[in-house]
Amino acid sequence: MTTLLGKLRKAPKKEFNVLILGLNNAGKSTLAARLGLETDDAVKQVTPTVDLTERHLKFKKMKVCLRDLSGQCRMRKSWHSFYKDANVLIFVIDSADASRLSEARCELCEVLLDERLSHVPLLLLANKQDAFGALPSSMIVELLGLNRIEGRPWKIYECSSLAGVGIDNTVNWIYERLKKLRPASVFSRFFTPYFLFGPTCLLDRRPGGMDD
Ligand SMILES: Nc1nc2c(ncn2[C@@H]2O[C@H](COP(=O)(O)OP(=O)(O)OP(=O)(O)O)[C@@H](O)[C@H]2O)c(=O)[nH]1
Ligand SMILES: [Mg+2]
Repeated sequence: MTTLLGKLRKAPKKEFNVLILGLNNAGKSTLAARLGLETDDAVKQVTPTVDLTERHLKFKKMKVCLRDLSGQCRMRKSWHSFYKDANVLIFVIDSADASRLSEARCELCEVLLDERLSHVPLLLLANKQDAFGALPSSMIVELLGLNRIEGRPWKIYECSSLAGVGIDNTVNWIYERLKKLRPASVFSRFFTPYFLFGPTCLLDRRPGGMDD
């Protein structure tokens, strides 16, 4: 007979969803291929996404589903179907294509206005830093009005998904955000100060919200 403890130990680990959005050609699939530790050749051969591509990965023992959606105009209308399950959001920007920054800004605004994503941590990636004329992240913050984002943790990193530069930051950021969403283990759930000392113990106050 399986014991309760045995059942709890065998409970499948939760899989977290990482949603990757951005205009077409921003470099989302190249990033997803990098995060999936694909070979340099495979990363260079990425083609425009049709609908979406899902990759099931493990980030430092955490199960993660990367959802890389197509950024083509007509596909952006169906991005919202993936909002409900998203645990973190990555928005990729082509830093070398200043002519499309206002389009990126409009799409990002639409995304951030959606209630279902209102508390989802946001990572902006100023991608293609290796390309000629790439704008630094400080300028992208300015041009996209990112300092006006309120009510959610957000961060911007510069990267080159093609060259594999700045990807470690992205992995660490995803990991740190998801770590906070991990359900408490059976032992930590029971052996809290609340359990040991009762409901009035100050030590049982858990920090609220996420920092940046
Ligand atoms: N120079 C440079 N090119 C990049 C970088 N990341 C992606 N690219 C190139 O940009 C083009 C588009 O990359 P994708 O990853 O397919 O872009 P996407 O955002 O997935 O595009 P859709 O699937 O159409 O939405 C490809 O030719 C990539 O090789 C980068 O960091 N630097
Ligand atoms: Mg793609």
